[in-house]
Amino acid sequence: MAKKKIAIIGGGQIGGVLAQLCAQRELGDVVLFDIVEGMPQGKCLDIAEASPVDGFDISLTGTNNYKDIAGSDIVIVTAGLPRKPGMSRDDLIEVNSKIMRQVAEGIKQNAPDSFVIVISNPLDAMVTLCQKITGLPYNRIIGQAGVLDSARFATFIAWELGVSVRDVTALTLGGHGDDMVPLVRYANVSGIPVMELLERKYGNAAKAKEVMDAMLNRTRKAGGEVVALLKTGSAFYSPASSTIAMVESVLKDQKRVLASCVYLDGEFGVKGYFVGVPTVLGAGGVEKIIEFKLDAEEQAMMDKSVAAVKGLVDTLA
Ligand code: TXD
Repeated sequence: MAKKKIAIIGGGQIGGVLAQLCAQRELGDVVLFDIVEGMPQGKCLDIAEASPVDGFDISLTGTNNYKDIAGSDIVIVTAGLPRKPGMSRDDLIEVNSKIMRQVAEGIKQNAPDSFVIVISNPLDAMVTLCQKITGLPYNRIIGQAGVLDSARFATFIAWELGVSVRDVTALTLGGHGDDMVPLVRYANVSGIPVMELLERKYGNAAKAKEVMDAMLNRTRKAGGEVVALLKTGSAFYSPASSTIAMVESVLKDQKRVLASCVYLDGEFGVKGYFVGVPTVLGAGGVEKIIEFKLDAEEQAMMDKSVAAVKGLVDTLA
């Protein structure tokens, strides 16, 4: 099988970790693009010089020229400013949409047959803009947010219950903002509902709910928690890892069920917007959107989250 080619646009914090993870897992040859001269070249040289130690055998190319992304199987977009303390993701829209317009044009001209994963914030709006400019079919462009938001929720559940993170399943739907929708009803540890485990731990339902509410709140604000600690940027290890799960599922046709920001055409009551929902990712890109019934409270939270996405996206036009 021919080697795969993965292009990463934006060689900053997330882009750099992504390049290293792609290399270490030998997912394909890596092209790291940035507008800053020398930086992507330097990072690629640095990672390549670790290859004899780590034992990976792929090529890494740092570049400032979009022509080098030609023929990519996957293009990951991380270009854009990150938040500073006190900022919301939405505050980034003006500057990052200017960047996204250039990036999307670069993809359209040079890698129109690729599968695109957008990471830049505000996520839902940036995926929308990227699709609009590239004209990519909806099964070949997604945003990464839900894998990370779900992982954050799962992390807090595992810590609270003192169990392995490997046995926790949690799903977060909706936009990548403070109104995201972590689903309590479906969160489980090896199939056992988390609420039941919390009720047993605390011996009463009210306390269990209080503990869950605190975890929901922390999940919704988890990005900001990291920003406040780092002070100079936002999370980058976990966003990169989350994206790698999507890349692997597509390149290896794993058909994993991962929350992706995808174009909805009526699913979950949403029409014409990119929003986070569970999807099957495989060689065909977004092979399926998995719809399931939300109860009234969950649907109301979803509607609120979608309204926030719409409000922001509608300012783009
Ligand atoms: O889960 C998620 N989706 C996210 C998204 C989680 C955390 C942070 N997320 C967002 O990703 C964040 O708010 C930013 O919008 C992006 C990238 O975050 P990162 O931490 O990697 O930011 P950096 O380190 O500032 O890197 C951005 C790079 C930097 O090297 C710039 O030189 C480059 O983007 N850049 C450009 N590249 C290409 N083309 C243009 N025009 C351009 N402008 C800046």
